[in-house]
Amino acid sequence: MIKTISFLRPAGSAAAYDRLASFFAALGFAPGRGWQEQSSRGVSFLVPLANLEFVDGQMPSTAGTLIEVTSLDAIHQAAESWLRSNGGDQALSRLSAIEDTHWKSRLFTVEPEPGFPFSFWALTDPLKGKPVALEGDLSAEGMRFAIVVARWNAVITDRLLDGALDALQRSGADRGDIAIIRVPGSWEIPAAAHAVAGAGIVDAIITLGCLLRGETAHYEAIYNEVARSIGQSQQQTGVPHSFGVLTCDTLEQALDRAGIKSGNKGFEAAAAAIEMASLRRKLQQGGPA
Ligand code: DLZ
Repeated sequence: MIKTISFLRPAGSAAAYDRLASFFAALGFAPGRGWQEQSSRGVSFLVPLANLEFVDGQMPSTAGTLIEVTSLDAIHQAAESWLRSNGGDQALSRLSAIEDTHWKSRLFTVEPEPGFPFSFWALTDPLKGKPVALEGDLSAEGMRFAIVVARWNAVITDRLLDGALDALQRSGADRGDIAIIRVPGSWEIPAAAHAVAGAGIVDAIITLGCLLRGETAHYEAIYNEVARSIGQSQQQTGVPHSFGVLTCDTLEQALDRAGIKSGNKGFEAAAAAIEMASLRRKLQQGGPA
C-alpha cells in the first residue's frame, strides 16, 4: 500500500533553502519532520491531501507545483507581504494576480525564490454540492477587542501580547479599538474579563497568562479555576473569550509557545477571538439561511 509521496526539490543553495522554508512557514503550512545530516538537510511541509496527476490535453497555465487552498485571497495576501519583507517591492514582480482558470477555479503563481514557481488555486464555488457551514471569518475591521493579560511571568505574557496585537492589526483591527487590561496574575484574569464583557463594549476578549507547574503551588487548582471561570464569563455574557493562558511545566516550554518554536499562542488566541466575534455577528444577523 502506498503511504506517502514526497516531492523532493533541490534548493540549490543554503540561502534559497532558507527562503523557501521561511515562505511556506509564513503561509501557515504545517511543518513535517525534516532532517539534518552531515551531507544534507531537509525541511518538509505537510499537506492533508495530495494526488499524483497526469494530464493529456490542455494543462493549467503554470510551470510549477499546484497547491489547492481554501482561502486563496488570504494566501495571496500572505505571499505578497512575505515577498515585500523578503525582497521589497521589486520582489512583487514574482507574484501574479489572481486569475480565472479554465476549470472553474482561480489561481495565482508566486516564485518565493527565482526558479521555484508555485501556483495556488481554489475552486470558484467550493461549496457546490456540499452542505453550507456557517463560520466566522478573520476580518477584524470595525470590531473592538479587550486583551486581558497577566503580569506574572511577564517575559512570556509580553510575547503573547505582541502576538495577539500582531494578529489583530494584521486582520484589520484599529489600534484605537483594542484595550489592553493588565492584571497581577492569571488568577485575576476571569474577574477582569467578566467586568469588561459585562460592560458590553467589546466584540471579544482575549485572555493571556502563563502558569508554570514547577513554580506554582496548587497549580492544578489554580489552572482549573482560571479555565472554568473564563469559560463561565463567556457563557454568562455571550461575549467570546479566547483562551491564551499557557500551562507549562517549564519556562523553556512556555517560551517555545510564545513565539520561539511552536508558534505564538497569543496570536492564535487573537485569531480565535476574531473568528468567534465574526461568527457571533453573523448569527445575530440571522444565522444559517
Ligand atoms: C502566586 C502565583 C504563582 C505561584 N504562580 C503564578 C504563575 O505561574 N502564573 C500566574 O499567572 N500567576 C501566578 N501567581 C499569581 C496568581 O495568579 C495571583 O496573581 C496571586 O495569587 C494574587 O491573587
